[in-house]
Amino acid sequence: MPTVLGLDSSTQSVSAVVLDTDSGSIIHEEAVSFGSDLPDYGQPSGFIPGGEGGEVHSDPLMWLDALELLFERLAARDTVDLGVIAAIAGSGQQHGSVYLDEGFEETVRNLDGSRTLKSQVLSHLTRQTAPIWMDTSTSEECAEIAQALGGNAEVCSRSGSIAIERFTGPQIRRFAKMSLDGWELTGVIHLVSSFMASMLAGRSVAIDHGDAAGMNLLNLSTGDWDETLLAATAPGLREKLPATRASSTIAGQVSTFFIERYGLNPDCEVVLFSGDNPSSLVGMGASRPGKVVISLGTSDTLFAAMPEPRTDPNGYGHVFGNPMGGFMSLICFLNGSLARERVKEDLGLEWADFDREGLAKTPVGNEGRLMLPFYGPEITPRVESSGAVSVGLDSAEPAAVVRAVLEGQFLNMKVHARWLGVDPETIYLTGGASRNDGIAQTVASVFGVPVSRLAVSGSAALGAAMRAAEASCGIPLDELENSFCQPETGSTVHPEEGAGQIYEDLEQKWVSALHETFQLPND
Ligand code: XUL
Repeated sequence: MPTVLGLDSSTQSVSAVVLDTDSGSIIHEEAVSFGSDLPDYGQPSGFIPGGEGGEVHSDPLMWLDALELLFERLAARDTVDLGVIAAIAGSGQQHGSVYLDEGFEETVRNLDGSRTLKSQVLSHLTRQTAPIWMDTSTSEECAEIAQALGGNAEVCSRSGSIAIERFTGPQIRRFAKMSLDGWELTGVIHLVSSFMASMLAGRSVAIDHGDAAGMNLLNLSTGDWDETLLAATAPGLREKLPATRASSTIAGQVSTFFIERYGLNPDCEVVLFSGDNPSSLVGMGASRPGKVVISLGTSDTLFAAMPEPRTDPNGYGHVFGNPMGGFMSLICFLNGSLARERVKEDLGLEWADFDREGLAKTPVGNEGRLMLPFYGPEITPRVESSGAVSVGLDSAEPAAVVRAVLEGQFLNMKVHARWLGVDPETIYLTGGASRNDGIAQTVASVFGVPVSRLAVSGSAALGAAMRAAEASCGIPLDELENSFCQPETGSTVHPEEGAGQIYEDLEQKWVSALHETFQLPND
């Protein structure tokens, strides 16, 4: 039975997981971090610091260097034999875009194993940097696209999301407006996922439906680029976009570059890469409807498989393609670890203190004290905040502040996930902060359902590896989920006694505070 490789090209690192599908075990996990492993790029958090006007860009050549370093490290491990890998798939941070000239296709088809990827791709970039999902510079372009379509409701019903700053379409429009020459020279625009997959497959590959839906350009009902959205975004855009295909599409065999340099097998197949959230859906064992996943990361996300595409009437949530077929919803909360870390730093606490000094010393519901935990601008709901707003909190009581930030974050998620119409039986929690028992307990009590945590650390890379195993090696999803997506023994926490009524009351109070403070449209 085959060995498969899953990659994840994320904001701060490129990582890999190698699975033995026979024994159902993880053979090895490896990561290259942009900050600590590639310090010369000066992008400690994975993007170029100091961007103005909301610009957040990364250097795509840094991603290529990281990919090579990752393979070097994998090749050097005694436990890993790259020659037996049967299939590779991957995931990428969503929405980010790479702009390349027409010559890219020829170069990527003939990658030279004696030179670095970076040295071969460099001259094909028509834009030196890649805007990533943290970029908020495109409000004007979003308004223009919405206006061209006759309103955001139309953009949303076609693409699954209203026009959103970080989505690729508005980013493309900004580039086409700002740099006429660069636009003229651009032959192909890739997402992070399809750019990295192109290197592996040695050809300019298609964009999968999962990640394509994060562009404000894909028509969800046809599964193809939407002519009206294309026209509203930039001239001649269709010719510059790769095709879009089902996520399970085999892009081809691995390129000779990786065979020559790292000893991959010429028969190893490359499956289209997808976005990190669609891949995580698979890695969390949640690609069939019924499970809700909350991922606590730089930004927090809440996602679930959907049988039918249903859109958020308030425009905060998104619909992406589910790599296993059908659709998934995703809601992104920018003030994730950012807010939790601010509280930790401000109060001089350690993570463990969140339990010991915070949650353990305060009652469920915090006696009505609450926080709107938006330390920076938030997209769900859309508020231009530059500091958390608290009601009844005294900064001299760190324990109450800790509880307030967490309860505020999870109430915000609960309120803004209602449009999904899903009543989960269990919430699956992942991401760095999910390891903290107190945090998991608070999620369980706020949502009123048990919370489980899976043994795996990187669900995006794992989901990619599972996709490779399913699409290329024909291993049934059930089998893969049984092996790799089991809750960690003893990790499930249940709602606290009496929490239901307390959080119903607190939610009302919290929502009133939100509306009074930010004058939001009714939701
Ligand atoms: C989702 C989003 C983020 C990135 C993070 O819409 O913007 O979750 O995918 O990598």
